[in-house]
Amino acid sequence: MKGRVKSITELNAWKDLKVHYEKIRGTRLRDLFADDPGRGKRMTAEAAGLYLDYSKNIVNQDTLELLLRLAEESGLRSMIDAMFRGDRINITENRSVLHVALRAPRGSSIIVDGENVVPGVHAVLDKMVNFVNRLRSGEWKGYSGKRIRNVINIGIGGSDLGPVMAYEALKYFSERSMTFGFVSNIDGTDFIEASIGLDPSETLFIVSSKTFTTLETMTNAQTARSWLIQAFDGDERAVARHFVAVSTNAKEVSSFGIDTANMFEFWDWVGGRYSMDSAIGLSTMISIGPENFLELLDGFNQMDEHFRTTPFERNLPVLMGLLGIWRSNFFGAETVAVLPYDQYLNRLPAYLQQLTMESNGKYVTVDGARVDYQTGPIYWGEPGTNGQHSFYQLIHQGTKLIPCDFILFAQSLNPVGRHHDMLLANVIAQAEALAFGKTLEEVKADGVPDWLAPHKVFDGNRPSSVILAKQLTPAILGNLIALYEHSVFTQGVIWRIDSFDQWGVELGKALAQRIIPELESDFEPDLHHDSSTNNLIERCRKFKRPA
Ligand code: G6Q
Repeated sequence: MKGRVKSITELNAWKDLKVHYEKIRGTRLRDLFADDPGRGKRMTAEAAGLYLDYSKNIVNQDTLELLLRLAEESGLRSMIDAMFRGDRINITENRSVLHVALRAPRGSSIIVDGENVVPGVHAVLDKMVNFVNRLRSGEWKGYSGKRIRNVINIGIGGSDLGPVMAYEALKYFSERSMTFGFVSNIDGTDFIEASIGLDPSETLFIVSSKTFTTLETMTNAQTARSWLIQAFDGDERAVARHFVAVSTNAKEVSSFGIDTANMFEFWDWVGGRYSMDSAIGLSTMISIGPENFLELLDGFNQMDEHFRTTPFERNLPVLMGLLGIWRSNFFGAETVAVLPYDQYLNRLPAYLQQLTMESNGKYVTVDGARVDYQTGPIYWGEPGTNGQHSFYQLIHQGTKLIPCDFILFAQSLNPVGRHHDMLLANVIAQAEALAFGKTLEEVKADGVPDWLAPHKVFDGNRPSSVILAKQLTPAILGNLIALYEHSVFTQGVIWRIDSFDQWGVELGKALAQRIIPELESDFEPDLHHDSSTNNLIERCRKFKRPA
């Protein structure tokens, strides 16, 4: 990238932010709000169906201006353009990064290697719609002529977390006459538990794997295949009616016994953790129906367009990304708690863990140098209000700074009595309590005895952001996921890392391949690991033996 410096710490904006941090670090949110009554309304931004309130972050106008300068000096503008243009910005894998093409409207154009990829995206979508309609109507039948009632997605990582999260998030819109299962773990328990009680003649497996070589997925797929064939007295022809594939690898799909006519394609410019809106979302489309799925894509696209075209000071993903950098790199926050106040989003934290941590958990810059600043924080969380009765204690009164993202919806999909107002009151109150706390004087004024008062003091000044939408619809889910995708991108650009590779997952995989035969060998293997690894392998071998 043009004009790039060696380290972001050499950028003028970074240096100015350091100086500014020293000035602002002692500032209290209480004072920022007291001095500026308009703050709560002004420090907000809106895009598509989402409303972001970032006023409870420890920032003032100068901070925001410096952060925006940091974005400019980091070349964010040109990197956004490069991504949308299809440049090979995933440099370590020499690939374009075009999840935005997955939701580009029919008729638009994104050129990769001289070819417009959008028609291909829509061709696959059309194929998915056709298949899903046949499946949901009962026209597609299992091998014995029965209608398919159970769908199991077999995949892992990016080929699992998106489908599970989206199924849970959009369950309200799902086809309730069907069941949906997700098998990812190589632990046989995952498959066994997912298949218990299912009638194989009514079950469809979607083998979702970009490469179609992933150990966990292929092992689970083979187990599912045997389970099915056994139910059909060894008749392998059943496979074609009960297995479909989502992959980029037609050769492997076909050698598994899946008719490539029933393979749904995607492309190497779609990263696993950015693929829930590609054919990897086939189970989502089966569950919520094509119309809702297209709405989901439209929601993604709305946020893409906002990200691509909106000035940074009103750009939600940019603002979120920059605030994250401010909290991590200057305030030293090591984690972010994602706290969705919606039961349907119970898998969102797990999904975001992969999106954020696999993307930005890196200590090497795009130039191969070691960073001299912090990169991706740890993401974690649980749906509210459950977390309030467990780990929120540490967020309120612990010794660590935990910035929070609160996610809430004004309307419930399941209005029951006063539940929803109670839910909303809780999340709004948490953000208020974290920001403003309760002083010793206030505690004492409640009549609390002196010895107990320090325990009841809340320091406050804990930063949080609130993401508010009207209701959790497919389009809003698309808005929300694209918001996080682009905020991760923003941060990756500023940290100067490749957010789209994942070399850090390779070593463990390779070592496991070496250990598998050592565990399975009928003879005592000659072990050449360190003494702990050798000992653990020996112990496992010993414990495996029947008593
Ligand atoms: C995601 C990663 C990773 C990947 C899985 C599954 O960005 O690349 O989580 O999705 O390893 O890979 P396959 O789809 O190839 O089985």
